[in-house]
Amino acid sequence: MNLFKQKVTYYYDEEFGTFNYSTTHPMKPLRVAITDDLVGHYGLKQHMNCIDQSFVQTYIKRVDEDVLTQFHSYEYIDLIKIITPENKCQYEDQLYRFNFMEDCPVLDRLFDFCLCQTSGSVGAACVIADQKSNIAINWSGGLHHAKQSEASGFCYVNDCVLGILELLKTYQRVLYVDIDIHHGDGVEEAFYLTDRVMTCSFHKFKEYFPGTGHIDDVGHDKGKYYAVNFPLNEGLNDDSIQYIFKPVIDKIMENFRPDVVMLQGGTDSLSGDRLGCFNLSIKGHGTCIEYLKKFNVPIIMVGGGGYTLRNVPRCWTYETSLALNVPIQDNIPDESDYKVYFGPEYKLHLPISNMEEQNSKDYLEKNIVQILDNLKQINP
Ligand code: ZL4
Ligand code: CA
Ligand code: ZN
Repeated sequence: MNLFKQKVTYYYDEEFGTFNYSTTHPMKPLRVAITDDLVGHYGLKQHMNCIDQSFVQTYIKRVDEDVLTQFHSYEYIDLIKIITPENKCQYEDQLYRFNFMEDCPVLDRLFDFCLCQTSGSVGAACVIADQKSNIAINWSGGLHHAKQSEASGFCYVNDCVLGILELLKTYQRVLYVDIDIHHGDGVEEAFYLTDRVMTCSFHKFKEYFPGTGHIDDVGHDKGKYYAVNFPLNEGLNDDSIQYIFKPVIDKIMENFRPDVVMLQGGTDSLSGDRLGCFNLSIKGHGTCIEYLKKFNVPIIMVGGGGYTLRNVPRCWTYETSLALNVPIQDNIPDESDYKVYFGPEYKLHLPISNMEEQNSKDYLEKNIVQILDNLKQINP
């Protein structure tokens, strides 16, 4: 056991919980507000440096737009800046071109939403690079599908890419690990040609959004073997994720030797997710964080997917406690403002479902062997 208290920075801005995709859209920014409430009522905030958007703006000394255009095109960000649900009919061609369709509707205050989400990840990168913390958390981030000039899969701007670009100013090598059930395509694409960022995504593959992330997609040119993809079937359980996560991460740590890690911790890989079809418990999801912590490399933890409202705050609160090495009780605190979401059990940990694990040991083993074989090709 690691007994010293980690220095943890935690980002949350109250404004984030007020954004709304639509009542029927599965993505609910409110889940991050509920997480923040639970983190507070478990008494975890007193162990962390808590920051918000105005802190980040003072700290990074950059104008709003410059933060987003480090990766995104000016014309794309210009549209995000001006578009509203009221005026969008005037911009039909651009909406189509930049993919503002059903998955990515035009939100009220869209530009503010993008800044709020990104401030946490870029702020986290700055705090880590300045050695103020060795773990920094932004549950409002992790929107890994956004492209340079395209919205995709509920994501408008890619805070993961923007945070990593900030880290690259200080560090030589960055590892990005993605345990959301969807492939981290936007991050992979952004760094597909470089050997300074390794991306590693675990995801459901075959007949599943966004359709990319084949095991043979390994990067290109200088970036060859610096993209890692672990395709999976339905029903992934706790035993299976541990079985695959450890050897893959061990080999990456040994051969790539990252200076810093960003973990995208999408909770749509949990059992019972509205869009997902894996079968992880919160503890199983959390073993990935515990495992990465062992290497004593600074970590940025960002959010991502998660569509069953009663699961997401439980998981991210538990993982905040793991980051801190501060154990928390299984009973949900009585004072929680959102207590209705946690009934009828009012426990932090919930049982998983009885769905079948469709990833056989042979299938997993075969993929591990292929991935470790690719990783032999790099550096050591
Ligand atoms: C919805 O009910 O697979 C959007 C999206 C909106 C409200 C009413 C509109 C109804 C499910 C999803 C029609 C919506 C049709 N509403 C959307 C190929 C698709 C084309 C668009 O976790 N239709 C696209 C994206 C995925 C597709 C997953 C995961 C993000 C992340 C990181 C993004 N898109 C089929 C869907 C609904 C909706 C109900 C939906 N969209 C489920 N899966 C998708 O990786 C944050
Ligand atoms: Ca993933
Ligand atoms: Zn997802």
